[in-house]
Amino acid sequence: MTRDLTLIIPVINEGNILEENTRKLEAFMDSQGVDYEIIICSNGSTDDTVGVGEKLIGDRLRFSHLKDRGVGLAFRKMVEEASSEKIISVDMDLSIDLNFIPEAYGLLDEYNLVVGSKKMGEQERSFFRLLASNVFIYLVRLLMGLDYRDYSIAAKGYRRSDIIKHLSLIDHGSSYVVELIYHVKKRGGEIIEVPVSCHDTRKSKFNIYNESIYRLKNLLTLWFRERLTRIM
Ligand SMILES: Nc1nc2c(ncn2[C@@H]2O[C@H](COP(=O)(O)OP(=O)(O)O)[C@@H](O)[C@H]2O)c(=O)[nH]1
Ligand SMILES: [Mg+2]
Repeated sequence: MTRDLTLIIPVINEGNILEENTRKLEAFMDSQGVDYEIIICSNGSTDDTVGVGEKLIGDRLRFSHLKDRGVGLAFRKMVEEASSEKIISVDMDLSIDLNFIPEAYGLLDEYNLVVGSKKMGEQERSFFRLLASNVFIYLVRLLMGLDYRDYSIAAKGYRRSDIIKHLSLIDHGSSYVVELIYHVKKRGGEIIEVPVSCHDTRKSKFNIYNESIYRLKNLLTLWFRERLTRIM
């Protein structure tokens, strides 16, 4: 069955909030009058996420799990499985304002990609997380010429037909956000950035140090590859 909107949520060790936040999200979506589905994909969870998630499976909700860790792998699987052209990514902690969902859903009629930007709205993030993301945003502008202000995985809206052809290039991690934005823009796609308020006070599931090194490495690879293709 095809739906009008697919919400995708990667999860790791979210057993304690999985059911409550999924119900919250479903209640919100039921009030929006949009024909939606939710796809949740866990990989590498070592708590009761899989058991809790499998019990949530229903008419509008799919849950799956992969053996290997990494949000990129979960993202690929969820996009492949999505039955809708419009796909919006959400984090399981629901730290972003849910009104982003109907807003992005409307904008995807006109735009190829919607960047929900936490920097432009309210945020409660630690000093180190802000510093790491600001340095990264600066480097993306410098190297790739993109001037968006949020490359985190949450609060992004995609059109499936635009990104499906790039899925094979996505690796295990979270760099796919920058890479997809870059490829969509390069092909002349229209991208809009909108502010999203964010209340995120819990500890990140990502290791800031490893994540920063990984993202920098991927950014430099993308930059290098693009320069090479221009020269050749
Ligand atoms: N499937 C999957 N999800 C992950 C992984 N790492 C983080 N996540 C999920 O990604 C989302 C964002 O994580 P979170 O810690 O809130 O990110 P932050 O607040 O931006 O630092 C949450 O739903 C996590 O459960 C992973 O390796 N695999
Ligand atoms: Mg979070």
